Amino acid sequence: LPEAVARHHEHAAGPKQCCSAVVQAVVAPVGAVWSVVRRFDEPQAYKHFVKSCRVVGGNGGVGTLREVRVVSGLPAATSTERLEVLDDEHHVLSFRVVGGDHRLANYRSVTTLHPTAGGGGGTEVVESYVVDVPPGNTREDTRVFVDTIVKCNLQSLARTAEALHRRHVAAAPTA
Ligand code: A8S
Repeated sequence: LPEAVARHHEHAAGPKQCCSAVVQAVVAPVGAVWSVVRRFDEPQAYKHFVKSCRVVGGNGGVGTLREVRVVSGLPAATSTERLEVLDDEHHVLSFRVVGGDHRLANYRSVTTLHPTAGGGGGTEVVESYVVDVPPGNTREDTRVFVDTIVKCNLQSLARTAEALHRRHVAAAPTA
């Protein structure tokens, strides 16, 4: 990864925190993937654990707050999240968990998009995070739990962006 991008994924994890990163390939151009990722107000477009989301503060830019309700079956009900970075030029989005009813205190994630090397028209998505290890859990448990959620989200993001791209191609006028 270019140095400027790698910098986004460097998390200063404290002794009681854990961090990790997940990579996902998408068979759609960066623009299609970004159009889904950048909608901080609509995480339910691809995050299947999100039951509903409403914006509770801010104007859509950095500082916007959303309140997410998650589906039942998880050790959580709500999460309040703040948009930290939304860079339409470099395709970087970052948010931080600032409240809610769950065990992932101080969660922060960064998502970046990159055109696949070789010019095949695809996208590599990199999502990294740092989070406090909940009292009573190990760093390893925490990493497995969060990696599982992030992997599900990125697989679903891939399917969503690929479907969007296929519709876009099908609708384009032919020469
Ligand atoms: C994201 C990433 C994560 C979301 C976690 C890790 C969460 O929404 C879920 C379960 C929890 O226990 C914590 O990008 C929390 O959304 C699905 C409610 C924060």
